[in-house]
Amino acid sequence: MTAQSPLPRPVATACPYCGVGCGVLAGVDAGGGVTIAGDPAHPANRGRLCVKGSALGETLDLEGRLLHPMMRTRSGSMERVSWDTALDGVAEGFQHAIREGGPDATALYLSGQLLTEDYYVANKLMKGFVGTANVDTNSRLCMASSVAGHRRAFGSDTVPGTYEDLDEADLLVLVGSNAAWCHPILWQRMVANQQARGARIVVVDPRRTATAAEADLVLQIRPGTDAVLFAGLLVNLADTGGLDEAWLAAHTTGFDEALVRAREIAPTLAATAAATGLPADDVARLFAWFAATGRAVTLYSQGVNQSAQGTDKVSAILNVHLATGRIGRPGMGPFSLTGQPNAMGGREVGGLANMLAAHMGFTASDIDRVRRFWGAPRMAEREGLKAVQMFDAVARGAIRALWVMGTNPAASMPRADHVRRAMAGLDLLVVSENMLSNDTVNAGAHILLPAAAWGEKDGTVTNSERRITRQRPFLALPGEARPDWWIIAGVARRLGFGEAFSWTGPAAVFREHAALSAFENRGTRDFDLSGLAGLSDADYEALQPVQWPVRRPGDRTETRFFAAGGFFTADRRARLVAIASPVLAESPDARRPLLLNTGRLRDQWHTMTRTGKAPTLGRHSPEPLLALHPSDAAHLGLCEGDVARLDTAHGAARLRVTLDPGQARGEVFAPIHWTGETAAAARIGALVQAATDPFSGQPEMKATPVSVSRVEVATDGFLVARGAAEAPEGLIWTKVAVAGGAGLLFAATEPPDAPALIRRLAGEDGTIAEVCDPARGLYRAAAYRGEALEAVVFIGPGARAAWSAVEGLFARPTLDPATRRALLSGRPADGLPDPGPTLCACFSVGLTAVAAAIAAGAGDVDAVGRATKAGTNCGSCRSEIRKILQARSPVPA
Ligand SMILES: Nc1nc2c(c(=O)[nH]1)N[C@H]1C(S)=C(S)[C@@H](COP(=O)(O)OP(=O)(O)OC[C@H]3O[C@@H](n4cnc5c(=O)[nH]c(N)nc54)[C@H](O)[C@@H]3O)O[C@H]1N2
Ligand SMILES: Nc1nc2c(c(=O)[nH]1)N[C@H]1C(S)=C(S)[C@@H](COP(=O)(O)OP(=O)(O)OC[C@H]3O[C@@H](n4cnc5c(=O)[nH]c(N)nc54)[C@H](O)[C@@H]3O)O[C@H]1N2
Ligand code: SF4
Ligand SMILES: [Mo]
Repeated sequence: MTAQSPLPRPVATACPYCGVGCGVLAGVDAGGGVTIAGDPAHPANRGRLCVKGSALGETLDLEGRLLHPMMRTRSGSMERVSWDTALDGVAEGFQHAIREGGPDATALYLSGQLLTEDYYVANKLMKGFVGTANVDTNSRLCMASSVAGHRRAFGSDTVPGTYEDLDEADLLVLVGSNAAWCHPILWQRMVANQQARGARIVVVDPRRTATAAEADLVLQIRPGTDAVLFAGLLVNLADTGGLDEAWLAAHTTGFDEALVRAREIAPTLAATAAATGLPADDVARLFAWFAATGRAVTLYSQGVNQSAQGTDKVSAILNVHLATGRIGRPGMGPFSLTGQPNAMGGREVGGLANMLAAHMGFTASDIDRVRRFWGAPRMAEREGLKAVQMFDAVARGAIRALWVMGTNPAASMPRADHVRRAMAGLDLLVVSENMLSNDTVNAGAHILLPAAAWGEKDGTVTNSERRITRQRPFLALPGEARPDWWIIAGVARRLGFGEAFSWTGPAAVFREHAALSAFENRGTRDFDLSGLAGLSDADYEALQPVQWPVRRPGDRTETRFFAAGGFFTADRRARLVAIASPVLAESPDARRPLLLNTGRLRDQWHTMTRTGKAPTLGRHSPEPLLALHPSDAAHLGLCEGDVARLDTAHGAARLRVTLDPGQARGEVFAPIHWTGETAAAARIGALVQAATDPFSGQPEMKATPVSVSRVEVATDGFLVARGAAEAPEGLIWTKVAVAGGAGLLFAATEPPDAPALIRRLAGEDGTIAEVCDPARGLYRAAAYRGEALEAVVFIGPGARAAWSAVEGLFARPTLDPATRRALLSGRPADGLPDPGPTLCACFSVGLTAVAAAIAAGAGDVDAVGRATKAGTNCGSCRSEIRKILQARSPVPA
């Protein structure tokens, strides 16, 4: 090997995806390519990354990026403008709305993907200077019920435990969490605990997920009834001597009322089983395990939070931990898994409309304290509108100017079509974005502001265990993109608040944020960064991952809360809460007999603005699929691969069908990731009801009544092209990232003019090879430029089955004659390598290879790994491999 010049050291930063908050080492190599690796020094991941983190390098190109400020002209087109013009436009529009309707006629809608510094500046501007608390965030759709549950019980929004508790617990109960897909690195720590220490894992979820595949006990619960299960557990603990009476007496109030109510809801084990739809034996097993295991952690996520009874579900979980004193000590406690990389940071600065700042609420003393700290001329005196109410106010015309930052409400809000229409009627819609086009931008934005993206951004994020990590830049700001905090401060200056928004960099913002957390705190508030308020710019630059509270400089001692009480209520006692009996917000009926559950897939992130660029991530589930139980499918006359139409009271979609025995009968599941940008008819948010939890305002996103019917399609097909792949009219299409090209999978109600299509894609000098069998409705064509594949169109029988083999060919610069001949057959037997759907994205191992290894005798996940390498790097696919082994072997693997 020849010696190379030493490369600059990689930059230590944090993954931009889930709330696990893994440390990433990102470097730019000699050729200008980006290298991504797990940071071995980061306590969250100790060097590991899941598939999404590993594929970050594939998501950083500038294709589709918003690079300049843009403004809508009178004729309706978007035109590039200077930063000055754009910021003047925002300030004038806000001033106009305030003149006409007061401060409450304006609003900000933020995101858990903003950095803490960005979030702090946005919150300060609105709540202290514009004078309205109409600042809400997509965390309303994500964490609001956890926040409300924590505050009811603890008097503060505190996550008491740490990730080490997951390594040290003997019982891990996951409620409404598909951690194998959504928090993969934490999940691997839990599975390692199961394997090394024999910890038991229980999964409570209406579906049998990849997470359930690894569990010791799976409770396939009736949707929305978790609170009954935990009320039943409280009753059972009370009746079997399972309470910690001394701890209860010393540190809590409300137990008696909570137990009385629990007895009404879940008087007996049999009643609990009946209400939750669970086998009594399984319920008994959970109760016995919980009673017998001191080191028990209950983890929960969107199956709990995104519910019309989300706060009560959280309270029911907190009640059992408080009643057993299992909180704040190693290996035990309730644990809310946060979704976004900075869900916690947003909560810390007060990004929610019902919080003020630094974990303070809208009490008179908090308002006064923050007013004095900020020197605020116009403090918001009461809570603002929560997301669903906020967009209703937009629809009513009560909010006239809205600024959306780092989130895509036209896709991700419930009743998303309604939200999209509402935004179209605004006097001013400002969107701070990384992307030039998305459903919110296209809802009628007047001003687009190009924001720095991951890799360019500079600041901090806080993960699920309260650990603050620096996100450091390793790429230059492209075009005229600017950090979000800089953009907001620019508008604040134009509104006349220059002095209070005059920071020179994120370190200065962070110091102020830390100082506010310390201001008149004296141990009365959980969130305390006093020890970081004096960081120099250099200290901030070098800041190592640190868990709060940080009360003194260098403080690293207190990592858990509440082992010895000390709650943040007036009497320092926790409150057990008497919860209500759960009822579904909307119930299935004859017209809409099924329940629509929505959520995430392993290899995509939200609206796919980043993960949708990565070919590696497109292979796991290229299309949005509707999962339903085989017997429901049979009843509806649907087979695997058919197209189904979904109708709720709020919207419609058309999705391919997949049969999944892991679905309960009567319940269907659809992924949330596809938008108007990436699919013809898969905007799932449009179908979701907007019923909200009465305490948290978080919408119910997991249970909307739906009808499902078959869509007659004339043909299936796909096209792949080197350049952009635009969909011809009339197709039910999905865009797929392809290495070396762009792909579209489709179904057609009218067969498209395929020969015309390939001719257009081939261009003037392309040569075309085609196969045509009109009797079978089959048409296949490939266009070449020299030896290089330029475009492929497949229509008719076998097209879908040929997809994975054909799209893989675009990665090759040229094709030899044998491969070209094989291509149009689409069949592996003719020499095409067909990996099948990808299971292991790290080593590109498809189902075909895994099935072959199992057939050849690989009996467990490790044996499959030895034979194929699948699952031996990031481990994200191990749960799915286990699921396949379970399905194929008579004895459970
Ligand atoms: N791959 C990937 N990972 C992600 C994300 C992503 O987009 N992609 N997003 C991140 C974000 S922001 C979030 S919030 C988290 C979400 O992480 P999760 O909450 O784990 O993900 P979801 O798929 O939304 O829902 C979890 C489960 O709740 C179940 N559920 C539905 N109704 C009920 C119910 O009534 N009771 C119970 N017990 N369970 C129910 C669903 O069947 C589903 O399996 O993931 C984060 N991680
Ligand atoms: N039906 C249903 N709906 C759901 C959910 C569900 O489970 N079911 N889950 C809900 C949950 S938990 C969540 S968290 C939301 C997520 O939903 P969204 O927040 O709407 O989804 P994202 O795709 O993450 O949107 C982020 C947008 O911000 C841009 N962006 C990224 N980083 C930055 C930045 O630093 N600055 C700026 N200015 N822009 C940036 C991206 O380009 C992208 O367009 O969806 C919610 N909606
Ligand atoms: S688990 Fe994966 S997505 Fe989540 S932070 Fe770690 S690498 Fe990123
Ligand atoms: Mo989320």
